[in-house]
Amino acid sequence: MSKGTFYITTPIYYPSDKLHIGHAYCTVATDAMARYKRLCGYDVMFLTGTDEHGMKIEDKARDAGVTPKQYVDNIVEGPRGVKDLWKLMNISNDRFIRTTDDYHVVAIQRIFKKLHDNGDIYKGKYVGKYCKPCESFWTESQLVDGKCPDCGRPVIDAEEEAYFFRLSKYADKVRDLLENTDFLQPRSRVNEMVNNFIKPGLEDLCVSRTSFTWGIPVDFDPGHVVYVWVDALSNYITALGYANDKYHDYDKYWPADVHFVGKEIVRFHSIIWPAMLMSLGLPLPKKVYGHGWLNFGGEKMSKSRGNVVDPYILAEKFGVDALRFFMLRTFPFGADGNFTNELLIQTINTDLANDLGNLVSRTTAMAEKYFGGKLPAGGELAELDGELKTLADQVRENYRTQMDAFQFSVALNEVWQLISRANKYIDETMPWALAKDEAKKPRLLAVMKNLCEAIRVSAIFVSPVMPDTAEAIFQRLGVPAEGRTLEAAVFDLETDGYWNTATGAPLFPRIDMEKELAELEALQAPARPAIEIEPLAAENVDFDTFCKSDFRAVKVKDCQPVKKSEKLLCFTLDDGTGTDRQILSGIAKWYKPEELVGKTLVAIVNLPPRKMMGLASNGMLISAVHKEKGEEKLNLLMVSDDIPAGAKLC
Ligand code: ME8
Repeated sequence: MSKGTFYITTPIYYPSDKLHIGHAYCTVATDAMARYKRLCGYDVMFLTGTDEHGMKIEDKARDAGVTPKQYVDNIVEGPRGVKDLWKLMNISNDRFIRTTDDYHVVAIQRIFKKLHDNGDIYKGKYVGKYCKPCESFWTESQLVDGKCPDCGRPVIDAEEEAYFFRLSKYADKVRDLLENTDFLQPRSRVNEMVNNFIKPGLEDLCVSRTSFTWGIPVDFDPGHVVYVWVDALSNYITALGYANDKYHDYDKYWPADVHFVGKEIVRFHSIIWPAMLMSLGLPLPKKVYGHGWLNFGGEKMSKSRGNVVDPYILAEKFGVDALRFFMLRTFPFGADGNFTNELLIQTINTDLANDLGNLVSRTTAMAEKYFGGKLPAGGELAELDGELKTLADQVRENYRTQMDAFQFSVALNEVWQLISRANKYIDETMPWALAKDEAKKPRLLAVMKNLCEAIRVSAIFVSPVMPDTAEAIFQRLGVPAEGRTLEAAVFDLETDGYWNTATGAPLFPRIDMEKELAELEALQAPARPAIEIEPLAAENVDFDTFCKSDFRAVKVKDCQPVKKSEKLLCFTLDDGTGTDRQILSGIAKWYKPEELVGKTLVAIVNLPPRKMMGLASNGMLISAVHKEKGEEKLNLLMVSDDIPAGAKLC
């Protein structure tokens, strides 16, 4: 019988052409929670989707030479797109919403009208900056050095007609919700919201724009499109059928039990979203949980930083379950976590290959060897077995408490207590020794059944996080459907005619850390352009200063390596004055001294003299530098030998 409903959501994702493991984090966590609640017996609705409107998408589509709809279709539905990634990660969402879906568009127009009709949306002026040549509005913070971020030209003060939502009206109610209820978790996020956003004063929110068109049109005022966050947040109710006829589950599932969201979008979910719902007169979601970020090298994984980790590469190498497990086992859900390949491999080797994998392999191998895989009723129990059961019962209790509080890493830690204890139980009971003595067969039977039971119970607990692994384990032990539910996850010392085990390949083969790390690093290295050149100087040098630099053609009379230096060459140069000039240059890596004698080079000759390795250097030779496939390259500037020594370059 159903325990009732449980409605859980992920944020709806921006269609990104490079989804990374950080994106998958939230969806994997939501999936594990949805599976857990199903296991508990709830009627679950798990929603995810894509957030497809806005100026950014419009711009990207224009750059790609396609319509915005074609652009988003390709990323959402196309190969290696959003839906593909969720398939790869074994995500069990019940519904997928796209904000370009017709029913959602209609519903947003109705929601906007309702907010307008009840007086919470009014027309005003959006004051910002305007770039005339680009015909674009910008906010102060979008400008780059005070100029248009697109073309770099100066901007002017400008106003755009816009609709505003009376967010300020709901400030007190929202503050009360945050401070005096469990609405927002973890609790630390409450202070962030109140101190950073509510205390300084909530301003009314601009909720329509006229400066771009890729959005949901305000039907009663053409030219305006609905602000993307109003459009996006409403997905949580439109996907259930609110203000549309496509679905009819609103009454059944709303209010949501929890919205899982990344910490940077907690603000929208815990301030704007409740205020919108209050204005619409709708119940509020029961909880918003703001999880942390997966960082890579200390920074948030993001495409613009070039530090993304490709889930396809990792899933192919280590398997999807291992990846899901790693994310949820290693990092406490509310905090940030630093993703490293070492940590991933170490976790797989320790927790999965050594602990869980070994337990299953050893147990099934012994069951096969001593009983042909069939464990009959009976057996002789001992005190130690009671200890194992007591621990299993405790773990079950703690596991449920922690999962109910969304603490995946702590819940899994509990399960691993049981798995470790079961491994120790093998060492303590020594089935191989019992097997030598026919009289000890009943004891051996009980030991084997207890091990199978510990594995069965653990497999139930890990099934929300590693569904395929749990399934494989159930199959190897011959556990029927009724033995796979959370209700059945009670350790039983008297199992009867239940076990029909099979051996198989290791569930998690051990990974050769060094070899895999090298391979991963090569695969994950950000694709470098073949040729890299330094960006142009940001600062101008004034003309008079530049004219003071004296560049001359110089002829190489002699060139020698500098003793004890791997870098330096010492040049004797004819600079046209009749007196030899000595210049030292750090180019030994690229040139042999003898190949330069007789060449005509360019030097700046009015730098102050410098000493290097005890030798004087009077000027600097000019060379061109760039990088090729990450490696530094240098070419001395050589000019025609027809140019006399001392000729001035200007
Ligand atoms: O914010 N670690 O979409 P989005 C952990 N469309 N989580 C990460 C992450 C990382 N390195 N990078 C991204 C949006 N995320 C809006 C949501 S909801 C009405 C609208 C998480 O594609 C991020 O925190 O930028 C967010 O929860 C989710 O991925 C989608 O991010």
